[in-house]
Amino acid sequence: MHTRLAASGLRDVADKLDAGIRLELDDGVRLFEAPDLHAVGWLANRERERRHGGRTFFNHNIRLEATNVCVASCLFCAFARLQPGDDGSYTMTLEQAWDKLRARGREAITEVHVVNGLHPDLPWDYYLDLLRGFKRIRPDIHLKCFTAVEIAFFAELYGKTDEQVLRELMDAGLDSLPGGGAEVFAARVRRKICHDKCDGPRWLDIHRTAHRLGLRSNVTMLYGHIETPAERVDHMLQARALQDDTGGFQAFIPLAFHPDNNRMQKLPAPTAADTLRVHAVARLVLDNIPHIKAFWIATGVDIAQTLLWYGADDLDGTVQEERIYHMAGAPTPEAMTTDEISGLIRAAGRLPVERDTLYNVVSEPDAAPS
Ligand code: V47
Repeated sequence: MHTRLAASGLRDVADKLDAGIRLELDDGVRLFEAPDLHAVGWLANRERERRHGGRTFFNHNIRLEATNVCVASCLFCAFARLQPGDDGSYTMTLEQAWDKLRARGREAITEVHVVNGLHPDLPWDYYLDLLRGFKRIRPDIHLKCFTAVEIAFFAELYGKTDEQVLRELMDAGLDSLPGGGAEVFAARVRRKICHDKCDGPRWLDIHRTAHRLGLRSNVTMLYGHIETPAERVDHMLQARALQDDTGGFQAFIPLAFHPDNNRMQKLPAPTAADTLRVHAVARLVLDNIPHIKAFWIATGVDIAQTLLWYGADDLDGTVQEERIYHMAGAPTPEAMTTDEISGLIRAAGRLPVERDTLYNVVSEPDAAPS
Protein backbone atom coordinates (compact mmCIF):
# COMPACT_ATOMS: atom_id res chain seq x y z
CA MET A 1 0.00 0.00 0.00
CA HIS A 2 2.98 2.33 0.63
CA THR A 3 3.86 2.21 -3.07
CA ARG A 4 0.28 2.88 -4.11
CA LEU A 5 0.02 5.83 -1.71
CA ALA A 6 3.24 7.29 -3.07
CA ALA A 7 2.13 6.70 -6.69
CA SER A 8 -1.12 8.58 -5.96
CA GLY A 9 0.74 11.49 -4.40
CA LEU A 10 -0.85 10.71 -1.04
CA ARG A 11 2.22 9.72 0.97
CA ASP A 12 2.32 13.03 2.85
CA VAL A 13 -1.41 12.84 3.61
CA ALA A 14 -0.86 9.36 5.03
CA ASP A 15 2.09 10.68 7.06
CA LYS A 16 -0.05 13.49 8.48
CA LEU A 17 -2.71 10.96 9.50
CA ASP A 18 -0.05 8.76 11.12
CA ALA A 19 1.26 11.75 13.07
CA GLY A 20 -2.24 12.83 14.17
CA ILE A 21 -1.99 16.07 12.14
CA ARG A 22 -5.29 17.38 10.80
CA LEU A 23 -6.02 17.44 7.10
CA GLU A 24 -6.70 20.84 5.58
CA LEU A 25 -8.53 22.06 2.46
CA ASP A 26 -5.72 21.25 0.09
CA ASP A 27 -5.29 17.71 1.49
CA GLY A 28 -9.02 17.04 1.12
CA VAL A 29 -9.07 18.27 -2.47
CA ARG A 30 -6.13 16.02 -3.30
CA LEU A 31 -7.99 13.06 -1.80
CA PHE A 32 -10.86 13.87 -4.16
CA GLU A 33 -8.54 14.16 -7.14
CA ALA A 34 -6.18 11.22 -6.53
CA PRO A 35 -6.80 8.63 -9.25
CA ASP A 36 -6.39 5.63 -6.92
CA LEU A 37 -9.78 5.41 -5.17
CA HIS A 38 -8.71 2.25 -3.43
CA ALA A 39 -5.78 4.00 -1.74
CA VAL A 40 -8.16 6.68 -0.40
CA GLY A 41 -10.53 3.96 0.78
CA TRP A 42 -7.70 2.10 2.48
CA LEU A 43 -6.74 5.19 4.47
CA ALA A 44 -10.37 5.82 5.43
CA ASN A 45 -10.89 2.22 6.47
CA ARG A 46 -7.81 2.39 8.67
CA GLU A 47 -9.31 5.41 10.49
CA ARG A 48 -12.69 3.69 10.72
CA GLU A 49 -11.18 0.56 12.24
CA ARG A 50 -9.06 2.59 14.67
CA ARG A 51 -12.25 4.07 16.07
CA HIS A 52 -14.80 1.33 15.74
CA GLY A 53 -13.08 -1.90 14.65
CA GLY A 54 -15.62 -3.80 12.59
CA ARG A 55 -18.63 -2.54 14.59
CA THR A 56 -21.40 -1.09 12.47
CA PHE A 57 -24.24 0.83 14.07
CA PHE A 58 -27.88 1.03 13.12
CA ASN A 59 -31.07 2.23 14.73
CA HIS A 60 -34.63 0.88 14.86
CA ASN A 61 -36.50 3.99 13.82
CA ILE A 62 -39.41 5.33 11.84
CA ARG A 63 -39.55 8.37 9.60
CA LEU A 64 -42.43 10.81 9.52
CA GLU A 65 -42.96 13.70 7.11
CA ALA A 66 -46.12 15.32 8.50
CA THR A 67 -46.52 17.78 5.61
CA ASN A 68 -44.96 18.34 2.20
CA VAL A 69 -46.36 21.86 1.85
CA CYS A 70 -43.28 24.04 1.60
CA VAL A 71 -42.64 27.71 0.82
CA ALA A 72 -39.00 27.04 -0.12
CA SER A 73 -38.12 26.19 -3.71
CA CYS A 74 -35.01 24.02 -3.52
CA LEU A 75 -34.21 22.86 -7.04
CA PHE A 76 -33.25 19.33 -5.96
CA CYS A 77 -36.47 18.61 -4.08
CA ALA A 78 -39.11 16.22 -5.46
CA PHE A 79 -41.04 16.09 -2.19
CA ALA A 80 -42.29 19.64 -1.63
CA ARG A 81 -45.56 21.07 -2.94
CA LEU A 82 -45.78 24.83 -2.79
CA GLN A 83 -49.37 25.36 -1.64
CA PRO A 84 -51.88 23.46 0.42
CA GLY A 85 -54.26 22.06 -2.24
CA ASP A 86 -51.56 21.69 -4.95
CA ASP A 87 -51.61 18.31 -6.65
CA GLY A 88 -50.01 15.77 -4.33
CA SER A 89 -49.81 18.08 -1.32
CA TYR A 90 -50.72 16.69 2.08
CA THR A 91 -50.73 17.72 5.72
CA MET A 92 -51.42 15.08 8.34
CA THR A 93 -53.77 15.77 11.20
CA LEU A 94 -52.11 15.20 14.56
CA GLU A 95 -54.12 12.00 14.96
CA GLN A 96 -52.84 10.73 11.57
CA ALA A 97 -49.26 11.50 12.56
CA TRP A 98 -49.61 9.84 15.97
CA ASP A 99 -51.26 6.80 14.32
CA LYS A 100 -47.98 6.16 12.48
CA LEU A 101 -46.35 5.47 15.83
CA ARG A 102 -49.40 3.75 17.36
CA ALA A 103 -49.44 1.37 14.38
CA ARG A 104 -45.95 0.21 15.39
CA GLY A 105 -47.20 -0.46 18.92
CA ARG A 106 -45.40 -3.74 19.53
CA GLU A 107 -42.15 -2.98 17.70
CA ALA A 108 -39.08 -2.03 19.71
CA ILE A 109 -38.61 1.30 17.90
CA THR A 110 -36.33 3.74 19.75
CA GLU A 111 -36.51 6.85 17.52
CA VAL A 112 -38.97 8.91 15.52
CA HIS A 113 -37.26 11.09 12.89
CA VAL A 114 -39.48 13.95 11.69
CA VAL A 115 -38.71 16.24 8.73
CA ASN A 116 -41.38 18.51 7.22
CA GLY A 117 -41.90 21.06 4.50
CA LEU A 118 -42.01 24.72 5.56
CA HIS A 119 -45.79 25.09 5.91
CA PRO A 120 -46.87 28.75 6.04
CA ASP A 121 -50.23 28.32 7.81
CA LEU A 122 -49.92 25.76 10.60
CA PRO A 123 -50.18 27.09 14.17
CA TRP A 124 -47.11 26.79 16.42
CA ASP A 125 -49.08 24.48 18.71
CA TYR A 126 -49.27 21.90 15.90
CA TYR A 127 -45.57 21.13 16.32
CA LEU A 128 -45.61 21.23 20.13
CA ASP A 129 -48.67 18.95 20.24
CA LEU A 130 -47.09 16.61 17.68
CA LEU A 131 -44.15 16.01 20.02
CA ARG A 132 -46.27 15.84 23.19
CA GLY A 133 -48.52 13.26 21.53
CA PHE A 134 -45.59 11.03 20.54
CA LYS A 135 -44.31 11.11 24.12
CA ARG A 136 -47.79 10.29 25.47
CA ILE A 137 -47.93 7.22 23.22
CA ARG A 138 -44.33 6.11 23.96
CA PRO A 139 -42.71 8.09 26.83
CA ASP A 140 -39.34 6.40 26.18
CA ILE A 141 -39.15 7.23 22.46
CA HIS A 142 -36.37 9.56 21.26
CA LEU A 143 -37.69 12.44 19.14
CA LYS A 144 -35.16 13.55 16.50
CA CYS A 145 -37.18 16.22 14.80
CA PHE A 146 -36.98 19.35 12.59
CA THR A 147 -33.94 20.40 10.58
CA ALA A 148 -32.22 23.72 11.31
CA VAL A 149 -34.00 25.04 8.22
CA GLU A 150 -37.32 24.36 9.93
CA ILE A 151 -36.11 25.90 13.20
CA ALA A 152 -35.10 29.10 11.31
CA PHE A 153 -38.49 29.12 9.57
CA PHE A 154 -40.39 28.69 12.86
CA ALA A 155 -38.41 31.56 14.41
CA GLU A 156 -39.37 33.90 11.57
CA LEU A 157 -42.98 32.75 11.18
CA TYR A 158 -43.87 32.78 14.88
CA GLY A 159 -41.70 35.77 15.89
CA LYS A 160 -39.34 33.94 18.25
CA THR A 161 -35.59 33.64 18.62
CA ASP A 162 -33.94 30.38 17.56
CA GLU A 163 -33.26 29.68 21.22
CA GLN A 164 -36.91 30.21 22.20
CA VAL A 165 -38.04 27.87 19.42
CA LEU A 166 -35.62 25.18 20.55
CA ARG A 167 -36.45 25.58 24.25
CA GLU A 168 -40.22 25.35 23.64
CA LEU A 169 -39.76 22.28 21.44
CA MET A 170 -37.51 20.70 24.08
CA ASP A 171 -40.16 21.34 26.75
CA ALA A 172 -42.62 19.53 24.47
CA GLY A 173 -40.30 16.51 24.07
CA LEU A 174 -37.68 17.28 21.42
CA ASP A 175 -34.54 15.20 22.12
CA SER A 176 -32.19 15.96 19.21
CA LEU A 177 -31.97 17.57 15.77
CA PRO A 178 -31.47 15.68 12.49
CA GLY A 179 -28.79 16.89 10.08
CA GLY A 180 -30.93 17.83 7.10
CA GLY A 181 -30.99 21.13 5.26
CA ALA A 182 -27.20 21.60 5.35
CA GLU A 183 -26.85 20.78 1.61
CA VAL A 184 -23.51 22.49 0.80
CA PHE A 185 -22.65 25.49 2.97
CA ALA A 186 -20.90 27.46 0.18
CA ALA A 187 -22.92 30.60 -0.68
CA ARG A 188 -22.35 30.05 -4.43
CA VAL A 189 -24.03 26.64 -4.30
CA ARG A 190 -26.88 27.70 -2.02
CA ARG A 191 -27.67 30.70 -4.25
CA LYS A 192 -28.18 28.31 -7.14
CA ILE A 193 -29.93 25.32 -5.59
CA CYS A 194 -31.73 26.60 -2.46
CA HIS A 195 -31.66 30.40 -2.45
CA ASP A 196 -34.73 30.98 -0.30
CA LYS A 197 -34.04 29.00 2.84
CA CYS A 198 -31.66 29.61 5.73
CA ASP A 199 -28.04 30.11 4.71
CA GLY A 200 -24.95 28.19 5.83
CA PRO A 201 -23.96 30.45 8.75
CA ARG A 202 -27.52 30.40 10.16
CA TRP A 203 -27.70 26.59 9.81
CA LEU A 204 -24.46 26.25 11.75
CA ASP A 205 -25.51 28.83 14.33
CA ILE A 206 -28.75 26.97 15.06
CA HIS A 207 -26.78 23.77 15.67
CA ARG A 208 -24.39 25.75 17.89
CA THR A 209 -27.37 26.96 19.94
CA ALA A 210 -28.87 23.46 20.03
CA HIS A 211 -25.58 22.00 21.31
CA ARG A 212 -25.37 24.74 23.96
CA LEU A 213 -28.86 23.78 25.14
CA GLY A 214 -27.74 20.15 25.48
CA LEU A 215 -29.15 18.67 22.27
CA ARG A 216 -27.07 16.38 20.05
CA SER A 217 -27.41 16.63 16.28
CA ASN A 218 -26.12 15.41 12.92
CA VAL A 219 -24.76 17.17 9.86
CA THR A 220 -25.49 16.14 6.26
CA MET A 221 -23.97 17.09 2.90
CA LEU A 222 -25.95 16.81 -0.33
CA TYR A 223 -23.37 15.83 -2.96
CA GLY A 224 -23.23 14.96 -6.63
CA HIS A 225 -24.80 18.06 -8.25
CA ILE A 226 -23.01 21.38 -8.93
CA GLU A 227 -20.56 21.49 -6.02
CA THR A 228 -16.77 21.40 -6.55
CA PRO A 229 -14.32 19.22 -4.59
CA ALA A 230 -13.13 22.35 -2.75
CA GLU A 231 -16.73 23.21 -1.77
CA ARG A 232 -17.21 19.68 -0.42
CA VAL A 233 -14.08 19.93 1.71
CA ASP A 234 -14.98 23.46 2.83
CA HIS A 235 -18.37 22.10 3.97
CA MET A 236 -16.63 19.41 6.00
CA LEU A 237 -14.21 21.94 7.50
CA GLN A 238 -17.05 24.24 8.58
CA ALA A 239 -18.71 21.31 10.34
CA ARG A 240 -15.36 20.36 11.90
CA ALA A 241 -14.81 23.91 13.20
CA LEU A 242 -18.19 23.96 14.93
CA GLN A 243 -17.53 20.52 16.34
CA ASP A 244 -14.24 21.79 17.82
CA ASP A 245 -16.28 24.36 19.76
CA THR A 246 -19.26 22.27 20.85
CA GLY A 247 -18.67 18.51 20.37
CA GLY A 248 -22.41 18.19 19.66
CA PHE A 249 -22.40 16.44 16.28
CA GLN A 250 -22.76 12.69 16.42
CA ALA A 251 -22.63 11.77 12.75
CA PHE A 252 -21.76 13.19 9.35
CA ILE A 253 -24.10 11.94 6.64
CA PRO A 254 -23.27 12.37 2.95
CA LEU A 255 -26.54 12.39 0.97
CA ALA A 256 -26.34 11.21 -2.64
CA PHE A 257 -28.28 13.51 -4.98
CA HIS A 258 -31.27 11.81 -6.65
CA PRO A 259 -32.21 13.46 -9.91
CA ASP A 260 -35.80 12.26 -10.61
CA ASN A 261 -38.90 14.49 -10.50
CA ASN A 262 -37.08 17.70 -9.62
CA ARG A 263 -35.71 20.75 -11.38
CA MET A 264 -32.17 19.36 -11.54
CA GLN A 265 -33.17 16.21 -13.35
CA LYS A 266 -30.83 16.89 -16.28
CA LEU A 267 -27.89 16.12 -13.97
CA PRO A 268 -26.72 12.51 -13.65
CA ALA A 269 -26.83 10.82 -10.25
CA PRO A 270 -23.43 10.51 -8.55
CA THR A 271 -21.51 7.38 -9.48
CA ALA A 272 -20.79 4.59 -7.01
CA ALA A 273 -17.10 5.55 -7.15
CA ASP A 274 -17.95 9.13 -6.15
CA THR A 275 -20.12 7.89 -3.30
CA LEU A 276 -17.29 5.70 -2.00
CA ARG A 277 -14.87 8.60 -2.20
CA VAL A 278 -17.13 11.17 -0.47
CA HIS A 279 -17.62 8.89 2.54
CA ALA A 280 -13.90 8.07 2.65
CA VAL A 281 -12.79 11.71 2.49
CA ALA A 282 -15.34 12.63 5.16
CA ARG A 283 -13.88 9.97 7.49
CA LEU A 284 -10.40 11.38 6.94
CA VAL A 285 -11.16 15.11 7.20
CA LEU A 286 -13.65 14.91 10.07
CA ASP A 287 -11.31 13.75 12.79
CA ASN A 288 -13.63 15.02 15.54
CA ILE A 289 -17.01 13.62 14.44
CA PRO A 290 -17.35 10.08 15.76
CA HIS A 291 -19.59 8.50 13.12
CA ILE A 292 -19.86 8.54 9.33
CA LYS A 293 -23.32 7.40 8.33
CA ALA A 294 -24.09 5.68 5.04
CA PHE A 295 -27.77 6.46 4.43
CA TRP A 296 -28.69 3.23 2.61
CA ILE A 297 -31.97 4.66 1.31
CA ALA A 298 -29.94 7.19 -0.72
CA THR A 299 -26.87 5.14 -1.67
CA GLY A 300 -28.59 1.82 -2.35
CA VAL A 301 -28.09 -1.24 -0.19
CA ASP A 302 -25.16 -2.75 -2.14
CA ILE A 303 -23.12 0.44 -2.08
CA ALA A 304 -23.97 0.96 1.60
CA GLN A 305 -22.44 -2.45 2.33
CA THR A 306 -19.28 -1.52 0.40
CA LEU A 307 -19.12 1.81 2.26
CA LEU A 308 -18.54 -0.14 5.47
CA TRP A 309 -15.00 -0.63 4.06
CA TYR A 310 -14.70 3.01 2.92
CA GLY A 311 -15.02 4.90 6.20
CA ALA A 312 -18.67 4.45 7.15
CA ASP A 313 -19.58 2.80 10.46
CA ASP A 314 -23.32 3.54 10.63
CA LEU A 315 -26.26 2.61 8.41
CA ASP A 316 -28.93 4.92 9.88
CA GLY A 317 -31.95 2.75 10.57
CA THR A 318 -34.95 0.77 9.54
CA VAL A 319 -36.55 4.06 8.29
CA GLN A 320 -40.11 3.08 7.45
CA GLU A 321 -42.14 5.28 5.07
CA GLU A 322 -39.38 7.53 3.79
CA ARG A 323 -40.72 9.91 1.12
CA ILE A 324 -38.03 12.49 0.25
CA TYR A 325 -35.79 9.99 -1.57
CA HIS A 326 -38.50 7.74 -2.96
CA MET A 327 -40.24 10.72 -4.60
CA ALA A 328 -36.83 11.63 -6.12
CA GLY A 329 -36.45 8.19 -7.68
CA ALA A 330 -34.67 6.05 -5.05
CA PRO A 331 -35.23 2.39 -5.97
CA THR A 332 -34.32 1.17 -2.45
CA PRO A 333 -36.89 -0.60 -0.26
CA GLU A 334 -39.06 1.57 2.03
CA ALA A 335 -37.83 -0.21 5.13
CA MET A 336 -35.73 -3.05 6.44
CA THR A 337 -36.26 -5.06 9.58
CA THR A 338 -33.52 -5.08 12.20
CA ASP A 339 -32.76 -8.69 11.19
CA GLU A 340 -32.39 -7.66 7.55
CA ILE A 341 -30.01 -4.80 8.43
CA SER A 342 -27.98 -7.06 10.73
CA GLY A 343 -27.86 -9.67 7.96
CA LEU A 344 -26.52 -7.25 5.37
CA ILE A 345 -23.91 -5.90 7.81
CA ARG A 346 -22.74 -9.46 8.51
CA ALA A 347 -22.75 -10.29 4.80
CA ALA A 348 -20.39 -7.33 4.32
CA GLY A 349 -18.01 -8.81 6.89
CA ARG A 350 -18.85 -6.37 9.70
CA LEU A 351 -20.43 -6.66 13.17
CA PRO A 352 -23.96 -5.28 13.66
CA VAL A 353 -24.67 -3.14 16.72
CA GLU A 354 -28.19 -1.84 17.29
CA ARG A 355 -27.89 1.57 18.91
CA ASP A 356 -30.28 4.22 20.16
CA THR A 357 -30.08 7.77 18.81
CA LEU A 358 -27.34 8.71 21.30
CA TYR A 359 -25.27 5.61 20.40
CA ASN A 360 -26.05 3.66 23.55
CA VAL A 361 -25.96 -0.02 22.63
CA VAL A 362 -29.40 -1.65 22.44
CA SER A 363 -28.18 -5.02 21.23
CA GLU A 364 -24.81 -6.39 20.13
CA PRO A 365 -25.10 -10.08 19.34
CA ASP A 366 -21.42 -10.51 18.42
CA ALA A 367 -19.96 -8.71 21.45
CA ALA A 368 -17.22 -10.63 23.23
CA PRO A 369 -18.53 -11.93 26.60
CA SER A 370 -17.30 -9.71 29.46
O1 V47 B 1 -31.91 18.21 3.62
C1 V47 B 1 -33.85 16.32 -0.65
C2 V47 B 1 -32.02 15.83 1.03
C3 V47 B 1 -32.43 15.89 3.25
C4 V47 B 1 -33.09 15.22 -2.35
O2 V47 B 1 -29.90 13.36 10.65
C5 V47 B 1 -32.23 15.03 -1.28
O3 V47 B 1 -29.90 11.19 10.87
C6 V47 B 1 -30.91 13.69 -2.54
O4 V47 B 1 -31.48 15.19 6.27
N1 V47 B 1 -31.68 13.86 -3.63
C7 V47 B 1 -33.34 15.36 4.33
N2 V47 B 1 -31.15 14.28 -1.36
C8 V47 B 1 -32.86 14.00 4.84
C9 V47 B 1 -31.89 14.12 5.95
C10 V47 B 1 -31.38 12.95 6.71
C11 V47 B 1 -31.35 11.70 6.14
C12 V47 B 1 -30.89 10.63 6.90
C13 V47 B 1 -30.48 10.78 8.20
C14 V47 B 1 -30.51 12.05 8.76
C15 V47 B 1 -30.08 12.22 10.18
C16 V47 B 1 -30.95 13.15 8.01
O5 V47 B 1 -32.70 15.18 2.08
C17 V47 B 1 -32.54 17.32 2.80
C18 V47 B 1 -31.83 17.26 1.46
O6 V47 B 1 -30.46 17.45 1.63
N3 V47 B 1 -32.73 15.73 -0.25
N4 V47 B 1 -34.10 16.00 -1.94
C19 V47 B 1 -32.78 14.61 -3.60
N5 V47 B 1 -33.53 14.79 -4.69
